[in-house]
Amino acid sequence: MALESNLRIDGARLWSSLMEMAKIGPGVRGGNNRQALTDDDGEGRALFQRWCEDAGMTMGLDQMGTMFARREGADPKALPVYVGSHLDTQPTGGKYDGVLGVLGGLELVRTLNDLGIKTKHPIVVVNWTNEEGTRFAPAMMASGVFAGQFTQDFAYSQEDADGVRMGDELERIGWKGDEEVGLRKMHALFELHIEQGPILEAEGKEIGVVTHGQGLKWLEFTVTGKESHTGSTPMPMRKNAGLGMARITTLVDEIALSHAPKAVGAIGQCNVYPNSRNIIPGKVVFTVDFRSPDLAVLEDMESRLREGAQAICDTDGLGLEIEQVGGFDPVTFDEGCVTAVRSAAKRLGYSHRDLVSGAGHDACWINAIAPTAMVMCPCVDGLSHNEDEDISEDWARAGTDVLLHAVLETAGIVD
Ligand code: HGY
Ligand code: MN
Ligand code: MN
Repeated sequence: MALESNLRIDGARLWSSLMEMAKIGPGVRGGNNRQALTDDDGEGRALFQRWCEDAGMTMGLDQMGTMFARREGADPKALPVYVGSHLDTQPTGGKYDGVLGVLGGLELVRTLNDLGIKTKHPIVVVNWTNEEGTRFAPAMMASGVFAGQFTQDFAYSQEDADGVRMGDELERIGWKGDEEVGLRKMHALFELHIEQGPILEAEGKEIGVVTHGQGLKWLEFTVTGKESHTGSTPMPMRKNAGLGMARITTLVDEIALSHAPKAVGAIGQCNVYPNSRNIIPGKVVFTVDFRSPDLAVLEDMESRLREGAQAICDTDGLGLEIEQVGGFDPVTFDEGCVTAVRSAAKRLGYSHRDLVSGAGHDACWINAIAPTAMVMCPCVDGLSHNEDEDISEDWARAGTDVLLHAVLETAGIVD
């Protein structure tokens, strides 16, 4: 059976599933706060499992809690084609970041069931544990363990702000599987995701054909000074860790702008100790997030920041420790999979353009071990990691139609 342009998913059913999932772990302004390994994450997983089983799939669960829902193919020995993303969200997250990729994969299977389409290769829909890395660093944690980028013990030992261990939380919510992580072999993997940037909407394009992903560095800074009275300590005598952080924050901005437009940098997480209104901060711990599609730029930013931060702390009499707590090199996705995405968009008549992903995704790690590509749809004002994140039903449908065609082209249809 040839791939016809009228082969499409059920956009209304997809949208209804997205809205259903969004009810779990609601935020305070219409978005979501369904952080990794919370009870809300557990509830979202249970709903996803129910839907997958209703669609005739069998669920696998590995020791990092990643969920693999399998639809059999005509050739059970053929390596499966994987689709999926993540159901965990940021604390002030949107309803679509990650979720569209998981439920888009489910909708793809529901559509194949409706039409009685059999594929040669099995299809597996994945929910990767802890993609966001907001509660437990680093981001893309489970896919990183799966791709051999860090050990399972390291992942289990990571603690949240309250000192709770990732491995213990996985156990507590009851989603730690028996399957050894990383044994599964993949024919290919496709991840559908919202762009989380402004380009597609600004250019009026419905589909992003993701050719590359920019690289990332997360550097955790610990700046130490001396706690003392904010009122009675003369200015020249202060060792103000908060001032050190402020100067380093400005340096992060200067370095990123010096490589514009091929670099970005910011500090998203910061903890001040003892965080009392009338005590000069004795310690500040914060994470710098540097990104660029160019590895040499990433490395230049890191070395200039390390040097500059040391000079700031030497001048201000402050202690400094820097630890890399996350990162991956820029990614070039698989040419064959990217072509499958592009020809799917063409066949379906969706406007499209090549795109470099600004955000990190599980696909960025999996690309190291299997042919991988991504499909992106626009989001309103390019906004994400904000409860106002929004997409249209048409954009969700277009992205999932393209995912369906790219997967069918790769998995093969058996007449
Ligand atoms: O940080 C990222 O790029 C992803 O949203 N976790
Ligand atoms: Mn995401
Ligand atoms: Mn995200």
